Amino acid sequence: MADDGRDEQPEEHVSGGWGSVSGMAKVFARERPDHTLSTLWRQNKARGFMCTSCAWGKPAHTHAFEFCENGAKSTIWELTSDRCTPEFFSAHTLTELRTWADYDLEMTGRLTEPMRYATDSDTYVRCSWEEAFDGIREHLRALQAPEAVFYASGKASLEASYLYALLARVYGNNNLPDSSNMCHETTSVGLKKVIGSPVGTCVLEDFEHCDAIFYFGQNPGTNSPRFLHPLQEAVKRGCKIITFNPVREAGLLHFINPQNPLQMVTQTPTELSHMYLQVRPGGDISALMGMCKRVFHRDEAERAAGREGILDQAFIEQHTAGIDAFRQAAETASWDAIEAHSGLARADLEAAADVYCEASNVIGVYGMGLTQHVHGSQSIGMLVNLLLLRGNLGREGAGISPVRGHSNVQGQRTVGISEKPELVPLDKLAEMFAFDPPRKKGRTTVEVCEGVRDGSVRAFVSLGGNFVRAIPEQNAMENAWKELALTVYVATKLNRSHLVHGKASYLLPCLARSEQDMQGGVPQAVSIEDSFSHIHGSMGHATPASPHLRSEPSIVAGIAAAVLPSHPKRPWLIWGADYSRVRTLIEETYPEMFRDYEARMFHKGGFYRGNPAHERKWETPSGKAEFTTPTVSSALGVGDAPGRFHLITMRSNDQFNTTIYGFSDRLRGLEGSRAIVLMNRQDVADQGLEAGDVVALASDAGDGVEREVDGLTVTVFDLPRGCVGGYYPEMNPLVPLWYHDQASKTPAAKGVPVRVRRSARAAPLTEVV
Ligand SMILES: Nc1nc2c(c(=O)[nH]1)N[C@H]1C(S)=C(S)[C@@H](COP(=O)(O)OP(=O)(O)OC[C@H]3O[C@@H](n4cnc5c(=O)[nH]c(N)nc54)[C@H](O)[C@@H]3O)O[C@H]1N2
Ligand SMILES: Nc1nc2c(c(=O)[nH]1)N[C@H]1C(S)=C(S)[C@@H](COP(=O)(O)OP(=O)(O)OC[C@H]3O[C@@H](n4cnc5c(=O)[nH]c(N)nc54)[C@H](O)[C@@H]3O)O[C@H]1N2
Ligand SMILES: [Mo]
Repeated sequence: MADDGRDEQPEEHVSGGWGSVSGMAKVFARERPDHTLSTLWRQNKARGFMCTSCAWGKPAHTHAFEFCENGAKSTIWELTSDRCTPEFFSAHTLTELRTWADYDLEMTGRLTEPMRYATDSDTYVRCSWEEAFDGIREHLRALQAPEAVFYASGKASLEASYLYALLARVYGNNNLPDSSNMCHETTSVGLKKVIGSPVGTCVLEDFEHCDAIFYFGQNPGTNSPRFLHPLQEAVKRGCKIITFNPVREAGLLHFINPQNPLQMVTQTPTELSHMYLQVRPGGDISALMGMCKRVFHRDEAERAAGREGILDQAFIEQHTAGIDAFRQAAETASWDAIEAHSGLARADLEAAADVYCEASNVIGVYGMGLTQHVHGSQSIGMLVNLLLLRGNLGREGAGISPVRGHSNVQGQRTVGISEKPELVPLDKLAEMFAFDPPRKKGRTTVEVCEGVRDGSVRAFVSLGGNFVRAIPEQNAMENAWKELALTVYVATKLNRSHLVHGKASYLLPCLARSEQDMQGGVPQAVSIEDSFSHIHGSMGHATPASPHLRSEPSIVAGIAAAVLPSHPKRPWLIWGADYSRVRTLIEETYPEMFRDYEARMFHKGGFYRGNPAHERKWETPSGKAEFTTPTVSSALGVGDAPGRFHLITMRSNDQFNTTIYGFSDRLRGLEGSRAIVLMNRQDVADQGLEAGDVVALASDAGDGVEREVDGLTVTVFDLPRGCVGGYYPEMNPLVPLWYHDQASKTPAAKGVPVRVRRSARAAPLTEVV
């Protein structure tokens, strides 16, 4: 054990390898899916279907099996042979089902028929599609337009999303929050502010040409396992990966490529990270400041010695603004403060900066470890500062690469799902569809929650997702939700949100992406956009889970046709039955990005919709890429205090967001339970605790609100001191609604202020409900 109380993990786990194969096999054995092998064969390939798990790029030259452990799990999960039927619902009241764990709810299998909430029996009862659409019409027509919200989780296709956004706007509002509001909204706002692009500038091929990758708060082993292949290739070429993460994630340490028979047999992993720096939560701003300080210092020293400097002066002059103020901030920042906030040693930060200075092409990668903080936008600004110093943006092998979450979350924004009207060509929509689009800003996820609480939101329509389980302040929000007049959930499987319903509620079962979608006897394709702004066609081939299912585009069209006044320019039902017509509309709305959409979407590797920042065109007010000077030294919203811990909410390898596949967090060596709290050994001792004790986490946000999650088993883990780890979504009751990124309102789920207290319970919970 090191002096700082950090523990070596019992065994360093390897990502990929046989573990990933057995991870898939377990889920396979349990779900007994039909058609799985032929379906997996088609995953992420042209004319096949695009993975429903993460948004990682889909290469033009595919492997025999172009999917990973978690992509396979996600497909197997969709194709389960279990069914959640009307008979199931008649046997269980919603009051009873609310006591079930997330895992047990989803294990009931695929939803098979549309259901309506019946107050007298407190159950969901079977209803026809027409009955559902009529009921939705009755309620939505009774409301004022701003009172309804149209949420989308980032999975629905471009076609479904385009129609959904149009539905909300013709209804009369921009209340179109999506899962991105809890995820990469910090990127949409923070990155846009500094480089004029709300999405990453890299394409997949850039990873073949970089010499160094600065890797912040993203966990590829669990969340984007196909990324491990380009990372492994890069390392083999001599590229250096410098990782910043409080947690030693196996996926960033060692990798055995399951597609490489030799490596599988010899079990010799590739070591991925050249340096692994266990930054404190929110400490990235200071870590980056330390590195920039070193870069400036070296530049001066080189030039003083009569040599060429380190900075890319030509780039800085032509393409950037604001370097003087930033240089001054870096020069005056003290190493003591940098070390204290980052939790990292000056020598390590200088060594990392030296790798940066010596690399010709650098990519900055990041995920939720940067975005889910109160000053997350400033962390992104700092990463961009580092890249700008040597012109590492907008050229081959260099750039910034936020790793997106849901498989089409980036694409939903591209085709109009946004609460920000300025991002949508409203005049064009007005002309195409003969209506007066609402110009007032809509609600973000946090603003939806505020509106449900204060009664200004009356109806919540949800295209996928598990909203109340994913949002902050879960307990208080669940109570508020019961006051809604209407909830509508379009879903594949039962989850907690469906049990937290309004006075009227409809549960509408939809086709999954891997299933065949026939409309009028014609098989339909949909499309999605990946993290690298490439658009891919997707066709499902599996037999639908039930003959009563409808596709997402047709459900959205059905709701729109029922609720909205009819107009010849808005033939919803025709669109919902022929998605090529929707693609024609998308192309007409966004002609530059979607040119020859129908012809190009099945190109191998998809088609690139373009990104001005990739061409060094900066769509910022100054027309330049902006250096920004942070106003804080840490991204945490609530600083240190005696007894206070900063909680990181984490994903295990056995979940996709709120969908829990099982209880094995294999890559972290944690098995069997999610009702745990991870702590540094020294912190455990200082709290007078021992491993295995049962504790509660209580809110320490200083706002006087009682928030608690009880029944957690203390588990010693290699974490920096002063922070604890717990699983998302079980920890969500602890996140205050007001605790979010200052620029984008993304909930700050990675630095939640808590205290640890002994539990009143004698035994740990089996699982937290
Ligand atoms: N299997 C699987 N795949 C998924 C998902 C899933 O749940 N399961 N979710 C999907 C979605 S929607 C998303 S958005 C992505 C999420 O993918 P990621 O962006 O990887 O998100 P997380 O796993 O929440 O957190 C990422 C990492 O941030 C680290 N971290 C925490 N705090 C800090 C900090 O202050 N600084 C730094 N530098 N690091 C920090 C954590 O230790 C963790 O390793 O994955 C997508 N893919
Ligand atoms: N504390 C904490 N909170 C977080 C996070 C965190 O790291 N920590 N992460 C945040 C992030 S990054 C995100 S993206 C959100 C996720 O928030 P959401 O996107 O709302 O949640 P998911 O868990 O992805 O939604 C799962 C449900 O989607 C439905 N579903 C699955 N496939 C389909 C489909 O094809 N069509 C339809 N219609 N429904 C489908 C199923 O019913 C399933 O139960 O959570 C956020 N909340
Ligand atoms: Mo996400």
